[in-house]
Amino acid sequence: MKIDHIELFHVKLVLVSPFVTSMGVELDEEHIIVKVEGEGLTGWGESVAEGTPFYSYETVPTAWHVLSDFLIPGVLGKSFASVGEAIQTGDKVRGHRMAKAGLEAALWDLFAKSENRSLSDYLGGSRKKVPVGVSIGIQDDIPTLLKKVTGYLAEGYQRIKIKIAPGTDLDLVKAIRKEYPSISLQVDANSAYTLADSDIFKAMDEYNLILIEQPLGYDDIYFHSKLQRHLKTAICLDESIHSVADTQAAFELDSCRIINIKPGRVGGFTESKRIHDYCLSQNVPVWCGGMLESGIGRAGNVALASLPGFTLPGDISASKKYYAFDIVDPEFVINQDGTMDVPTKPGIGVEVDLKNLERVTVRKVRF
Ligand code: OSB
Ligand code: MG
Repeated sequence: MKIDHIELFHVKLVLVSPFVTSMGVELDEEHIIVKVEGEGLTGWGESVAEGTPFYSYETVPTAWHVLSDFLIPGVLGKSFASVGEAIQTGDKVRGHRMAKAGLEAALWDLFAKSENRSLSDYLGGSRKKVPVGVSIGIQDDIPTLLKKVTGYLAEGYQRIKIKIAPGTDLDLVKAIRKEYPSISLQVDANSAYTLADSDIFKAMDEYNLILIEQPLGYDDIYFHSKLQRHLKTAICLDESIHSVADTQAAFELDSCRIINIKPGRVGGFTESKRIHDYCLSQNVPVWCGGMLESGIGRAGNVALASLPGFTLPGDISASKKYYAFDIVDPEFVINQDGTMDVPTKPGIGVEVDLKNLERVTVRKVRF
């Protein structure tokens, strides 16, 4: 496959409602859409670096720089036999995994299309439908949260994840459990706590949570092991896991018992698959996290979640949960049984709506 052209689109998508977490308030989501053209075909990917360096150190400008000045020059105008061969050209670049993952995703789509296979099939997925959940931001008050939970359950979502932050944590869990004693429920702290807060998490042990996501430092593995040993509930790491090596370290220290795999955070589908395969070999369940993607990134996440080890529902919600309109056609919808269909057409399996892409693009460049 010869890579003829690459185009970057800096997009800004306005959220249907503010997304509040321990990291702050998000009103819109800025990402980079990557378009790769080769041999008459077009591949699409999404880099989930955000407008702010609050979840990860990467931002749209850092990813734009690393893509433009290092990653794209490595592949442009060259021919490759596989995605693996193409992304090797970026191996010298340390970190900047969201930048790498955006380009890699577009290459996966392009190569899958060149073989007329769906991305799911090309990645080694087997499931036709994937179980999905929903991630609910911090609300103004508990009645508002309960109303949101009720609404999403009515739409079919198989599990509820709520964001927590110091001062708004255990009370939320108690309130939901009072109303819904047996739904699948989990919490995400986005690194807002320290070991001094251990009692809060010990108290959560009474509420039958599926997992507690990233309670401690965003790069920490060691202190999570000190917390996990006092809990019955599984800790799930998100921010701290960037590679299969991090995953091994976390299991050896018993820092977590579940992993949230986000392709952007780990540098793409190739590393995601390695983590998935390792977790499967260790009987550790994984699930696909989300970064408020547009339909382009969502399509990749759905395909990844069709791999056999993704047994827990992903943060993969319907397009309309996030945005008034999506930039793919058809947009993603949830089935009443809380699953999402895995696209079966070649590549990501959905068409990019070029008009809508134009509407959300604030800057673009063609190489
Ligand atoms: O921690 O999982 C997270 C969104 C942006 C950044 C970090 C996270 C999230 C979510 C939303 O929880 C997941 C989604 O529905 O896309
Ligand atoms: Mg998280």
